[in-house]
Amino acid sequence: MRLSFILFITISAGFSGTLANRRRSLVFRSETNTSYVELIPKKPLSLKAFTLCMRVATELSGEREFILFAYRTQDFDELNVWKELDGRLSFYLSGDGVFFQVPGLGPLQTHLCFTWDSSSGAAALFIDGRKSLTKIHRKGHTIREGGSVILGQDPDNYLGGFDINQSFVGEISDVNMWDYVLSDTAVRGRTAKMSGGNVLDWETVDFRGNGEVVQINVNL
Ligand SMILES: *[C@@H]1O[C@H](CO)[C@@H](O)[C@H](O)[C@H]1NC(C)=O
Ligand SMILES: *[C@@H]1O[C@H](CO)[C@@H](O)[C@H](O)[C@H]1NC(C)=O
Ligand SMILES: [Ca+2]
Repeated sequence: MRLSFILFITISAGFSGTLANRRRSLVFRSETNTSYVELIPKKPLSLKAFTLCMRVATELSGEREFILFAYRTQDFDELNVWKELDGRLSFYLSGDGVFFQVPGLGPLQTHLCFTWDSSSGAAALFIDGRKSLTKIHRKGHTIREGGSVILGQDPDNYLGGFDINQSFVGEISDVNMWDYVLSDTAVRGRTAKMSGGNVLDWETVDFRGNGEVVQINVNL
């Protein structure tokens, strides 16, 4: 029998300054199929549009896919964000994905924002404030409420069915989500900010940690 090692560590000693000057950051130290963090949203993810931002650094490279964000209900992957085997960034809305051929992620922090609007199907990606081309994806679709948001693993079933070879390894912070598309100017302004999402607000969002994920506080 294999026992899974459950550890969610918070390291906050040795930091000074007010909370407002600190950024919480999550470190996934190694490849596992057990470590993940669940984020508790402020409102149900019944969405006809979104902006989803995050700051990511990873040393995973080469032909290694990994998941950046997963929102899954019992039966469907409602919104999954990936770095694909071939290096493209993508997101899937319960079915097909939309793919962006953009410069890869690396060990230096990259700020990402994905946007999608059901009324036009317009989908785009911003990397450190620079916007990709716009693609058209799932016009008329609605993301359904009732699921869980997790970082670190791809759930093939609700909060389970994880694959070590799809796990995220690295550091992730500033995960913010809105239920509308922010303007290009607003997204550019986000790159230095850590909080403010009306669905997920990184400054206040509650985490439920599982496995070996380290939460650190970074002085800004
Ligand atoms: C982890 O992977 C093993 C081997 O593939 C599998 O049996 C197990 O169910 C997985 N655990 C989770 C939590 O997905
Ligand atoms: C993960 O990848 C390694 C190396 O390619 C392979 O040996 C292993 O079987 C894979 N594990 C799973 C659960 O797919
Ligand atoms: Ca999977």
